[in-house]
Amino acid sequence: MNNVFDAEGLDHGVIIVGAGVSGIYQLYRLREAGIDATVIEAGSGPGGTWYWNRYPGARFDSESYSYGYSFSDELLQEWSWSEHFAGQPETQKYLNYVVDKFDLRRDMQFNCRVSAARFDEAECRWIVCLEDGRELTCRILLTAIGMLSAATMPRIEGVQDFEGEAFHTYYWPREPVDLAGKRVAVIGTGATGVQVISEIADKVKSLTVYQRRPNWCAPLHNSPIDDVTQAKIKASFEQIFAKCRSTPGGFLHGPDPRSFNEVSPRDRQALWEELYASPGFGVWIGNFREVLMQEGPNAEYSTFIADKIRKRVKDPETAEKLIPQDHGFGTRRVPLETRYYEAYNRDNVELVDVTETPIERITSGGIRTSEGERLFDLIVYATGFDAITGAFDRIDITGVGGRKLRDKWDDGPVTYLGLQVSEFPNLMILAGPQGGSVSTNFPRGIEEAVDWLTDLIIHMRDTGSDRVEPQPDAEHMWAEHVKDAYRYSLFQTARSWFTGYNSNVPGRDRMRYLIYNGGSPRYRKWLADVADDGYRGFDITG
Ligand code: NA7
Repeated sequence: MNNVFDAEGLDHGVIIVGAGVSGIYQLYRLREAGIDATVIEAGSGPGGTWYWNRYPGARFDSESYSYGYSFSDELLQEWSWSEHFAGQPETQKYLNYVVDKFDLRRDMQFNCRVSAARFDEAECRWIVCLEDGRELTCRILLTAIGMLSAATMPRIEGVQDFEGEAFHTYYWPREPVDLAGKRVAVIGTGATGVQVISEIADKVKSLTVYQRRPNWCAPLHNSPIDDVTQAKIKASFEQIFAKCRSTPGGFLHGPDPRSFNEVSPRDRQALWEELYASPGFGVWIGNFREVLMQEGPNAEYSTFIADKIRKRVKDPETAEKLIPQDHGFGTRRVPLETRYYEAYNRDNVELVDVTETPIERITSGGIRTSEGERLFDLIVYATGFDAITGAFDRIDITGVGGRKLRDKWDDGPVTYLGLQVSEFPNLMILAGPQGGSVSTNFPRGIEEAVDWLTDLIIHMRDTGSDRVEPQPDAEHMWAEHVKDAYRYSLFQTARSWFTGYNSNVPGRDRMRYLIYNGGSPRYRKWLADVADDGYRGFDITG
């Protein structure tokens, strides 16, 4: 039988776009299966998210040892994380270490950006166009382009006029930025803004934070990993990953098994105090399930957190501005922080609420609000991303009969299992909309998606099939299932990138069902059942 991935007219069996956490592991698995693959990466090195986001304070909110790859015992034993929640430089180093350990760099092409890709029906292959003018052909096009990789600048007049330094956090320069003695503005108070603000408050001359809608933040409680703990971690990876597999989010934290109503108010407070004092995401996802599903319990917990903020911020007026009014705790992504609220107790830090005094424009010297102009040396745009679908929209992807992915997803994405799209045969998606990895501790979800897709690719090779495409009915069923899962979560009550909103991108002012909220154990079962049932819902032909 001919190898469908090694045929005439193909430069590669598989082209993987992106050398981040997913692209690295996908290349490893295909190499192991003996399938020719190459990685195309826009950056000058591997790392994806952890290559680009070099802003001060960038770090994990997942426990480091729950975030690393699980596929190699040797790697797990060799690598020692220095902190419970490692910073970006260490993560970038780790991903480079993995790439070199498994000799993956030789199949990665850096400094190349994919501008377009079109499906060639006659040859059943993808033609991938690079910005440098090259065209490469492959049987399978596999996108590993990240869910938060299309950074968005605010739509504020004058952004180009500013004469000082200005960076979006995603594009923070590689060279060190000297902050000492500088007047700095930060626009945006999402997970990124919160990390930057906490980190730089005591390093700059003055810091002015432009906040539109506050988020509910909670302490990260990071600390170094000592030798005894390190040894314990290395002896218990089996349990660590088993725990991650058992929780809805793939984290080391899962919901409290008790029901909110069966626990007395006093005992609820006791649990909440414990969660607030504990490291990591337990404060968000280690709670009673009802807190993220029902308005009443959510309001009670939000009041508990609001009181914590009031205790930590000395100026009562500032404290009130930092307490969200438009959404309950945990219904948007909870930024984990280190002395974030205390930053506002410093004399050199000021909070500007742009709902009270809107930004009118960026000037050559600074920022002008309805109250007047302030001058800055540096403006930091922590204004987020065109999440999940934005990275796809930047590539002109054309499927069968000239169909554009952009157009197909205009009203909101549709996929089957978050992994494939009908009318786009042989396009496989990692970390795209409606898949299991986006709503989980990322590498945990990603390893499962990569393993599953690799098995599908091996199946195609072994059966001599050169084409795979989901059936429209299966896709429709999945879209409804994804939508349905939102009904059970309070996420749908808040505007955020979880629900597809972004005020800086035209058309992103309505709810889109981007994320699979059914939990990672259920998603895993879907994947297993579909494969066991002969890849139910996919047409595999050739
Ligand atoms: P987010 O969470 O989308 O936050 C972006 C922030 O920028 C948020 O506070 C926005 O306010 C603010 N923003 C955006 N545009 C404007 C304008 N025009 N004016 C004022 N403020 C603005 O992105 P992050 O980078 O912080 O985090 C992304 C994810 O990365 C995070 O969830 C982690 O998973 C890692 P808004 O809330 O829209 O009023």
